[in-house]
Amino acid sequence: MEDWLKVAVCYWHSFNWPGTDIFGGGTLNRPWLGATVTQAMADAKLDAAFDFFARLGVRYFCFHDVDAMATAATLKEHDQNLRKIEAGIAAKMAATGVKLLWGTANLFSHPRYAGGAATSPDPEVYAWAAAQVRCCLEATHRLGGENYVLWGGREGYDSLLNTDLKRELDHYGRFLSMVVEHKHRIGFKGTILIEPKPFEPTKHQYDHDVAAVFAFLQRYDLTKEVKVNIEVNHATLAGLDFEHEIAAARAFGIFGSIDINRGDPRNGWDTDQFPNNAQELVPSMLQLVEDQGFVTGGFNFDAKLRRQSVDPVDLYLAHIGGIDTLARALLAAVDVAADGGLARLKRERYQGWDDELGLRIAGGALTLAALADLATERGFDPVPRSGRQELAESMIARHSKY
Ligand code: XLS
Ligand code: NI
Ligand code: NI
Repeated sequence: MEDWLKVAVCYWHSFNWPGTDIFGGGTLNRPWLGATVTQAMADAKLDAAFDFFARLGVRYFCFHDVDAMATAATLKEHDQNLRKIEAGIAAKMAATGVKLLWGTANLFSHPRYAGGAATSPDPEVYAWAAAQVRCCLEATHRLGGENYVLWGGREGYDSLLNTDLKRELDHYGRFLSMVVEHKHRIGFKGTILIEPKPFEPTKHQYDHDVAAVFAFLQRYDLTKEVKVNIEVNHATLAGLDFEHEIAAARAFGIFGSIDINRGDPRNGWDTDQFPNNAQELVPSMLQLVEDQGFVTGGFNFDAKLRRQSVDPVDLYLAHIGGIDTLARALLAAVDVAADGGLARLKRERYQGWDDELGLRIAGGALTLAALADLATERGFDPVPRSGRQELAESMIARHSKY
C-alpha cells in the first residue's frame, strides 16, 4: 500500500502559508514566516517540515523553490539561496529517508509574474522564469526528485482585449521545449509534468484541463516528453469528474501524478481540502489498480488546513485522515477489481467490437460507403441494450466497506 500510494506532504500549504485569506490575516502559528525570509527563518521552517514528515511517517514531500529558500532580490541571490537550502534539504533527506516526489518553481507569486511567466508580454520576465526553472530543475535533479512539475498559475489571461493568445501559446510551447531540452542535457530521469487548472488566479488558464494540455503538447511536439499532474479540485473547477481526467490522461498516454486535495462542490474556488470521502475516490483508484500503481507519480497532499485549525495537532489529523481515506479507497478498488464484475460488464458491453464486424471497422478495413452497403445488405436492426449503470454503481458502493 505504501508503494502504491506514494504519499507526499506539500511544503507550501503546510509550512509556508500562515492561514491568510482575502479577507483576513494569518491565523496559524508559523514563526518562521515574514515579509522577508532570512536564512535562519528558512532553516527553522526546514527543521519543522522534516520533523513533521518524519513523525507522520510519509516517504515523500514536494516543494516550490521560494517556499523553502530565503528571500532573494536578484537572480544571483536566488541561485545562492536556493543552493543553501538545497544543502539543508539534502541533509534532512539523508537523515530521515524522506524522498522528493517533485520540485517546482513558483512563477506566480512575485509581482513580476502578474502578467504571466512563460506567457508574459515581457521577454525579461520570461527570462527570469527560465532562470528560476533552470535552478529548480537542477536542484530537483540533485535531490533525486522523481518528477518536476509546472503549474501554469498565471499562464493565461484576464482579458483577451489585451492578450495575443497565439503568441503567448507559441512562447509557452518554446518554454516547455527548452525545459525538456535542459532535462536531457543534465540527465534528469524524472518526469516533467504539467498541472492543468481551468482558472484561478487568471480568468482563463491555457492548461485548462487534460484534453487542452494534450492538444497543446501535440501542437508543440511534446507528447512523448511531458505528462500531467492531475488535481482533484482542478477537475471539479473545470466541470469534470476527477476520474474523467485520469481516464483522459491514460487514454492519451500522459498520466503522471496526482494532487489529491479536493474542493467543495458548492464553492467555485480552490479550497484545497484534505480528502475524506473514500467511496468517491474508488472509480479513480480503480484506474490506478488497473495500471498497477504509478510509474513516477504519487499522491501529493496539495491541501491546506481550515483557518480555524490552529493547533499543531490539526496538521497531523488532517494528513492522517487524508491518508486513511486513500487507503480505504485503495482497499475498496482492489476488491472491485478482484470481484471482476465491473470488468465483465464493460467487456460484455463492447463485445461486438471484438467480433468480426467490429474488428473490421476499427481496423480500418471498410470505407464509409462499404460500411453503409454492408449495413444495408445485412439488414442490421440492432436492439437497444441496457447500459447497466445502476448495477455498475452498486458494485462500487458494495465494496466500499472500509
Ligand atoms: C494551485 C496548484 C499549485 C501546484 C503547484 O492551484 O495546485 O499548488 O500544485 O504549483
Ligand atoms: Ni490547486
Ligand atoms: Ni496542485
